[in-house]
Amino acid sequence: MQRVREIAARVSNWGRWGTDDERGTLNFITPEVVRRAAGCVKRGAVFTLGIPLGADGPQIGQGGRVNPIHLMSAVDGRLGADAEAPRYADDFVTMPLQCATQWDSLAHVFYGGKLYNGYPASTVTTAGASRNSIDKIGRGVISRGVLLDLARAKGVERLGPGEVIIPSDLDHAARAARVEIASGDVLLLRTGHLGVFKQDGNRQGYMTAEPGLGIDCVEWLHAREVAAVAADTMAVEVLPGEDPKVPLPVHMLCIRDMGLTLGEMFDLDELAADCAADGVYEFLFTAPPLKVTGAVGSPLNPLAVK
Ligand code: UVW
Repeated sequence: MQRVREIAARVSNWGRWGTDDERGTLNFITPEVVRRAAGCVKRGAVFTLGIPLGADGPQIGQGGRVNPIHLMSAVDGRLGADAEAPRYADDFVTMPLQCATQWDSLAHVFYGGKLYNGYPASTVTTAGASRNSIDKIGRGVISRGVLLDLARAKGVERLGPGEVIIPSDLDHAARAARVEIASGDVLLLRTGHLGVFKQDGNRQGYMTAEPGLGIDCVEWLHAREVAAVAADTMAVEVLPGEDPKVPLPVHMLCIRDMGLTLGEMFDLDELAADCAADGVYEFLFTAPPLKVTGAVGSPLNPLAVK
């Protein structure tokens, strides 16, 4: 953890937006940033970035994470006695909030007994998180989105499992996209790894090893005042990790020290194909979480609008 603690000292945003802050780097999304993001809408083309929430999702039961179970509680609800009277259908879903396309809240990971902004780890209990829970970002995440298509920029279909993304890869993909990263941007990282599940149907391969951010990217994100980062993988960061003794260092530094919201299992393929076709890698991005009180994550259907 020595390296993590050294980097943490350089990237910490604790106190930057006040001692009560629970939004972290989403504070970079000012009204001016939102206004400029709205200006990215030129064609009215809308892209859904959420994977389907269904029983055939990517989960393999690891860590108790299963795919959504959807049940009907009414299929012929009667609003009147006669045969032609109106009817209704109702349903419910049971699911881990982390099982598909999601935001991690700032209470999702922590170390040293502290959450983002110094809140004690004891604020997360079986009743939920009383600090940094996902409902605290209920206004959502709406900003300029920038797609960094790391796979296309490298000329490959997919980065490989365990392939470490380094800062020069991010620079290279941003140059290929002809985009200058600005304060308040949401970065969408496409590795192509979702294809392991989506095209190959290999859940085990998708969930157990993946390409992703290496620890050196944390300071790159900090310096550019990025508001949030999402990827087409289940952890954003590389797995297996660079140091087997330090689990999820990018999560720890981004979420706990920087207050940077991470998004996982985004489907970026259709958007990426469009960006490659028209050469435009910036768009209005919106992904409001469900305001589940005290939750440490939320499923999403993020949208990109070009
Ligand atoms: C953990 O597995 C702790 O994190 P995530 O689901 O965010 O990858």
